[in-house]
Amino acid sequence: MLEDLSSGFIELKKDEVLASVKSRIERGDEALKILEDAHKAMIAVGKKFQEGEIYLGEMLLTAEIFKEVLALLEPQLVDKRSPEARGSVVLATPKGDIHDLGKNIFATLLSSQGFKVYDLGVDVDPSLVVNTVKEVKPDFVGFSALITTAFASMKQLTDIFEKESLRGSFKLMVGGGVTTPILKDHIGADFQSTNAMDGVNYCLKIMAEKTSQNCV
Ligand code: B12
Repeated sequence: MLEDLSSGFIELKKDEVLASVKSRIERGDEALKILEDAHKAMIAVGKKFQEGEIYLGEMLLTAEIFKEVLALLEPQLVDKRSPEARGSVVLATPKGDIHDLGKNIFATLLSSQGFKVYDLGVDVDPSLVVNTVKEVKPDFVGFSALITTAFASMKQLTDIFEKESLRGSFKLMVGGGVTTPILKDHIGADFQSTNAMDGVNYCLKIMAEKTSQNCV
């Protein structure tokens, strides 16, 4: 069994990575812990890319391995208790960014906790986000961003939200590898994280506060 998923990803040893994940599932390792290790492996891949040690094509192949790992973990990640509807979330990777692995994880974890997720995909035009927000009136809007060039389109979107008096009707979250508290403040978001589970816990906390306010 591979002790270190990162080397398996970097060396594109798909069969070994998948076999290792399967045996960890069988021995009862927590799915979230395995996911965290796969996430770290992707960060290591990114570093190799940045250092010029691997190329774009190889980075793409590691993304395919990651998708297969996620498919193996999904049955463990999804809560089978069919929880009551807890709230709704519009999710998008904004214009200029095509990364979606983290967004998809966040969507899966939110759905498993009973949230209705409207996943608008990648490289999403601001008008689609705005129209969807007007139509479904979500409790949350989430942006997933992995490259800095997407910052401008997120700012553009939040300016539109303000201009159209939509901003007060939902909590705005931003997450993904390149996001920071500074970015959160820059675009006026309510929450920022590079961990999908933290995002889910934030949504659960806000919905619990809303419910207790309605009971008073
Ligand atoms: C895989 C990958 C790709 C794949 C993407 C495949 C796909 N379907 O997504 C491919 C090969 C297509 C790709 C393309 C490019 N990539 Co790329 N890519 C990566 C890599 C290696 C991994 C990203 C990833 O999936 N990580 C795993 C996931 C699970 O992590 P995550 O997204 O952060 O998500 C977690 C949390 O952040 C959270 N989360 C995610 N979203 C949200 C949202 C909310 C609201 C919340 C609460 C939480 C949350 O949930 C997840 C689990 O906890 C990163 C390296 C890195 N350090 O991230 C580079 C990286 C992001 N890519 C980079 C670059 C430069 C590119 C390209 C421009 C390369 C090129 N020359 O063309 C293009 C982008 C084109 C574009 N316009 O978007 C740079 C970005 C640098 C920067 N600072 O802007 C990085 C950092 C690599 C590097 N070090 O140089 N890439």
